[in-house]
Amino acid sequence: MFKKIAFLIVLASMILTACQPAATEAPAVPAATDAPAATEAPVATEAPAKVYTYADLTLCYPQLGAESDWRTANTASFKETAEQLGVTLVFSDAQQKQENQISAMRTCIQQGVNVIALPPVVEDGWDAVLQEAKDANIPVIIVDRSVSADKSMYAAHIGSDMVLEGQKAALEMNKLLPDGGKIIELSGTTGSGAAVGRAQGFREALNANIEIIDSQTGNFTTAEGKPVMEAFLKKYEGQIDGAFIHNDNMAIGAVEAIKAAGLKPGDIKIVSVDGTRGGFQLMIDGWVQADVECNPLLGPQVMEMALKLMNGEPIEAETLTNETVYYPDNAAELLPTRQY
Ligand code: GZL
Ligand code: ZN
Repeated sequence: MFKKIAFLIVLASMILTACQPAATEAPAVPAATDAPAATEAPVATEAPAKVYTYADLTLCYPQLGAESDWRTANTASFKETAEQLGVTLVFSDAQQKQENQISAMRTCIQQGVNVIALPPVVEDGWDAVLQEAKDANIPVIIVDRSVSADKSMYAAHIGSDMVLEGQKAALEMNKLLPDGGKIIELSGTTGSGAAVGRAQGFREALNANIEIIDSQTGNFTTAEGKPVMEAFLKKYEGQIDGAFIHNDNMAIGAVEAIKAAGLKPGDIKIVSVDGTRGGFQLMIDGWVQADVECNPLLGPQVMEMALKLMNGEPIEAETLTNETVYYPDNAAELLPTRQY
């Protein structure tokens, strides 16, 4: 009997399980997709090099001086642009002395600035300090006037073509003295790229019937330009038909001397350089007959160049500013628009 019951139990359980749907096969684990085999380490991607912004830039600007309105505007351009962009500007004023500019550069090199922008007071004497900057891996941008050092000693130059400025001035003098005449030259700082270039360009383009009877530096300042003109007026009384003056501040001083000598506007034909408000006023008052533009507002371009150098991007080796010539006929209209 017991056997019969056990048999029935087994049979029942067999029937019950048979009604159950077959336990479905656990789904097969899908074949692994081709994930990297454990032996292949994921490729480490290079972290992108940090891209520096203006806030990372410390720019050294050992300004040469404060001798002229042009220079004041140049300084303002650098200080205002640095403020706007968040650039740390290490600024100093060398009172037109090269040794002061060099020691300011050495301080910046010690400080470890990112870039030095140098507005050189004169062309020569920079090789040693440029080498020191190079050895410290601090690139140098030459600003405004040029240097005689080899181009390999600095990253780039941005400024005026001073020779072209001189040539433009000569073409104006040729128009003012079509029948020729005798002129004097009041030149800028001796040995400066501006004075050397302007004097050279002027002489290249001056008509043969115009004679430069004398030339002397007024060091780009009103205070030094006035006595030089006083001396010329005494030495060449009545002989001076024209004057080529290398900047408006010296022209202001020269006109004070011309007035004191009892001469009238236009008695001496004057061609000046810079195009500052002071120069425009001299044209409005009839003392100056042409003013060759020289643009000091280089801050934005220099800071853009400096940031590119920080980020290892290429920059133009030479950037020359586009400049024009201003005349009395629209000087009054333009004066309110002048930024310097
Ligand atoms: C020229 C600049 C000269 C200006 C002067 O680019 O170096 O120096 O013509 C300034 O006014 O003093
Ligand atoms: Zn210029």
